[in-house]
Amino acid sequence: MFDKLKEKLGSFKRVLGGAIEEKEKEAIKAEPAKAEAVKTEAAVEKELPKTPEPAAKAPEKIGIFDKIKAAVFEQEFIIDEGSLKDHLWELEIALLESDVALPVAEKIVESVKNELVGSRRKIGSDTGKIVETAIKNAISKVISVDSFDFDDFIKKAKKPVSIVFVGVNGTGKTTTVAKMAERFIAQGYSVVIAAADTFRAGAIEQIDRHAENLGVKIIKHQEGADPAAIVYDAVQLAKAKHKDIVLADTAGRMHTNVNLMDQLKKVCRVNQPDLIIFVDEAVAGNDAVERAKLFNNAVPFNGSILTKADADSKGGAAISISYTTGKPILFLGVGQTYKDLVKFEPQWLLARLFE
Ligand SMILES: Nc1nc2c(ncn2[C@@H]2O[C@H](COP(=O)(O)OP(=O)(O)O)[C@@H](O)[C@H]2O)c(=O)[nH]1
Ligand SMILES: [Mg+2]
Repeated sequence: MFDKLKEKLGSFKRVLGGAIEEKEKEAIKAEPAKAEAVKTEAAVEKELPKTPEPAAKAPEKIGIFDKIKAAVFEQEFIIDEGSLKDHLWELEIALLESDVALPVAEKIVESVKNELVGSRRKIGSDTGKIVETAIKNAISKVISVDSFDFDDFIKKAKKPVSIVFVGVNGTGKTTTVAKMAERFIAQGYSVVIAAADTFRAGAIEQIDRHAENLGVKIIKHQEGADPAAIVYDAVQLAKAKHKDIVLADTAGRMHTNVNLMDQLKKVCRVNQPDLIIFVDEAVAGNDAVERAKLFNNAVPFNGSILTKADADSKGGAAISISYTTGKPILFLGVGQTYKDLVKFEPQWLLARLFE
């Protein structure tokens, strides 16, 4: 997962770490006077007559070289913009090549620059670590858009909680509905599925199979039926039977298809779901981010799920989608089985990127 991005960030860390190290060497060279002063001070000390100390209190012997080293290492050096400029440009290119959206790449580079330029660092610090921390902080800012805790929301929400999944075709909505059902069941909730993709041939059978595998009640009408009515029926059933969660699978649609987008708006207007979740595939990179923006305009959603992260080496969508939409990533799909769903935690992603 995100292998190419990891590689790029790793090599950036090494190169920029090296550049900062050069700066550090210059600082050491520019300050021989301080080392000289220590040398003189040590020489004077040597001349002074020594009063013998009691053995137990004998001070630890500090050699002249230790003193010089300590003096140099106590110094700080300042990272200036000039020594970073070209490298920051390279970072921006690396992010863009990884499908990070332009405004997001710019924001990351800006944060890295602000954290590093003008900062005072102790000589002898781990320069690679300095760069890693700056990048981690910068990415953290763009992926932690709000602190929405999905599990806590579900726990506290009035039941049944209705969730509608939206997005374009083939991105993994139906599979994700099944994965979410499995996750809710494991947490002890009861689930009803609404087969609200009445548009694509075979869609009802597909979700029906999942419901059967999972032992979950499903509400389905015939192909071509009104999806708003199906979600409505599912919620009514959940209310009557005291089910906790309604998961509505909807038809994939392009944001440019006005009729289908109007249909989706109707599903949401009629049913007022507790949550709308946008599903797209991480592998779609910038396309996924653009689609998210347009879906969010039509049916403002609460968060996204990025599927197929297992097959995504670039990571650009995962880094860009929250900042672009202002809505958090809730889960990542990481495979084709029901268990292949991980709750998205910014710290988890950051650790993956530098492991
Ligand atoms: N590798 C991988 N494949 C996935 C993931 N999620 C879904 N898929 C596959 O993507 C394809 C389309 O999924 P589907 O749920 O039918 O998409 P929908 O059209 O949006 O409902 C199927 O072959 C799924 O098995 C995932 O997280 N990882
Ligand atoms: Mg589907």
